[in-house]
Amino acid sequence: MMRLLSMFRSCIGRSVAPVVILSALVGVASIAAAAVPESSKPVRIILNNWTSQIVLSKALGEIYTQRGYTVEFVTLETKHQWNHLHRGLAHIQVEVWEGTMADDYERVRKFGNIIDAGNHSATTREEWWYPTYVEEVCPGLPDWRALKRCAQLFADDPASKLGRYVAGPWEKPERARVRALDLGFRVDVVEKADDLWVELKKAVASKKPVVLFNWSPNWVEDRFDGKFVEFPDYDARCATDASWGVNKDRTFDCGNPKNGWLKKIAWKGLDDTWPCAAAILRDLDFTNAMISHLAALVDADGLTHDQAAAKWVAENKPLWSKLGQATCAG
Ligand code: TMO
Repeated sequence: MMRLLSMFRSCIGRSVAPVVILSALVGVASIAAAAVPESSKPVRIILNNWTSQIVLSKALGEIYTQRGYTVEFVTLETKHQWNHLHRGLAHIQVEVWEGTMADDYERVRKFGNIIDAGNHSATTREEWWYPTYVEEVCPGLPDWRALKRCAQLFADDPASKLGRYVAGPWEKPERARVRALDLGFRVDVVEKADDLWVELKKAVASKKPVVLFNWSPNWVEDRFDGKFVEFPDYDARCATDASWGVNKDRTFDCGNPKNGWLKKIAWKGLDDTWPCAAAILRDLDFTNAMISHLAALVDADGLTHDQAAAKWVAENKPLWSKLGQATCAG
């Protein structure tokens, strides 16, 4: 009984009177479902700079708020999030993508201050991408060797022989790959995801060749016809062993993973400070379809991040009210 009691207490908050805990134990189960938070300190959720990540973060924030937590959002570029998580200045990142973040994640995890809160069901891909009409002028796509032959078609300056690749602001060794595969492209890095869509829409409107960074799940696949470039298949040795792959003298002569993971990462103190919130995060699970739909609500249909998150939370209560059940309800 004492063990049960203390388990209960750690789940529904130290300030709850024993009599309330007892009544919960004898059958007033709704107390546990309402789950008073363990610590009243704010749970700090990281916002990055692409739509689905922001909407998922806001949705989780709303779930926590409805469970009685105080939530704060911290806007950080992916490259700055690691230090914040490591030091406990921020606590949660709901969308860590293998293709752009695996290296940093592995590096920081070795210090022992961040934890893996599990994968979403969604599998991910982040890669060079083009609208299908480009194949009419560059036969052989999506094979990367075709792209290399056609590089000049993608030049924005007629005097240039180099194609222009529009890259996202995430830490990818894009230039190393261009060198290793001798692609004949210049890498133009934009500041935020929205800048990519401006480039995409502009090119599509005039049916100009364009190749840009894109990913899946994302809204683009819902609204545009296009494909990822097929580079040599990803292999972990590609990044570390120059002798591996088509270029025997350079690393990064391969594409990104095609069935990449999508992880939730947290500061290691999450479990002790807010065990129920930690359990909710572990159970949080989005599929490819859920993520591309949420992104399209904003990027194609014009909702704000907050509106899209509120809509999802309102429409999916049966789903999210079960999150963390085993821990939160004793
Ligand atoms: C990290 N991202 C999904 C934008 O590639």
